Amino acid sequence: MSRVGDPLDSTAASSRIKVVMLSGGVGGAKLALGLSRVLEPSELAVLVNTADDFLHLGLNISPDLDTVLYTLAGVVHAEQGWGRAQERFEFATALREQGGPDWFTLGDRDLRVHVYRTRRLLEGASLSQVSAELAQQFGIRSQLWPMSDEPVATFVDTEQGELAFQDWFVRLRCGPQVQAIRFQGVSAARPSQALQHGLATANLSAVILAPSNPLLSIDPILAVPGLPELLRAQGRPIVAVSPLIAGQAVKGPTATLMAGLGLPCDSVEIARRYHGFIDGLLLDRQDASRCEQIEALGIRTRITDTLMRSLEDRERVAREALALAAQLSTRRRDA
Ligand code: FO1
Repeated sequence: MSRVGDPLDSTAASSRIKVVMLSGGVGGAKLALGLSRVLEPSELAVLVNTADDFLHLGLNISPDLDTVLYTLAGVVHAEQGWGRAQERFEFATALREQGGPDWFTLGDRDLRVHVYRTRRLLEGASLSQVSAELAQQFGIRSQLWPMSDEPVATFVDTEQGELAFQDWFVRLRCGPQVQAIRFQGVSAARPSQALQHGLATANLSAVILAPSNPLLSIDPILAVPGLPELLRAQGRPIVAVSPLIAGQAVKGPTATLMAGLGLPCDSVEIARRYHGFIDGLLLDRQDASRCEQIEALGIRTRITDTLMRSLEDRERVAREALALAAQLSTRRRDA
């Protein structure tokens, strides 16, 4: 199996990077694919949430890294948005026959990635290194950066007590209402090796926040001490794509979660959450009436159809996010 060297040695690759995109799983992966197609793939680095990571059956599972990996490699299960297409489930079936635990399904081909990651981490490799190796094995020319090499784990406080993230999300299907969210280990985490080294040599023109869940996917990335400062210090426009369309999330528990936490489920709230970090927000056409309020916060807006069903949609949203960043760069130069 091929391995790349230490990511700290990949200066030539990281000097081509123009865009860093912060991502969770399914929604973020779609925009990453769009960006990798409208840019040169090697011009994109995807900075991925690792607070969904957990140990299952003794294996290190990194669901969001896997989803971005499979999506960029063109092997993702299209309807599900995670896991592999043309998967087989001999292992899962055998496990079920033996009494489980079978609430978290690992396909046979998917299993190979978790076994590889676990083995390399046990050998002492960092998650940055393993992610670079997997990207190379899958022929991906974009860079896959975990937010941190230290473990961070999301826990949710619910009406049924505290639950580990995957327990709540997958086993209980987001059923118990969430009262608070905690990122265990985050205060001791540092920005990953891949991010630190990649940014030091990148030729950045924009940072983009994918339309991922702000509370569960983007917040943990921005909670890594020093990470937001590192991104802002690049001096390039930071733009987010709103995950909400007319107060609804396209997929996943964003809307229910926000409502449960007493937050208005609206793109203005997304702008408020990212206020002080982003310069621009790309909104869906249906939310055009919110632009004035968002611009009053000092955040530049741009409108498009943000729903990403087809490949063309993904490319359009990618182009529009880049156009908003370019508008902001021009304004800075003119100022
Ligand atoms: N999501 C599910 O809803 N059910 C599963 O059985 C499941 C298995 C799974 C295995 C590997 C992997 O990388 C992801 C997997 N996911 C599964 C998706 C995933 O856990 C969630 O979508 C994310 O954590 C939320 O971003």
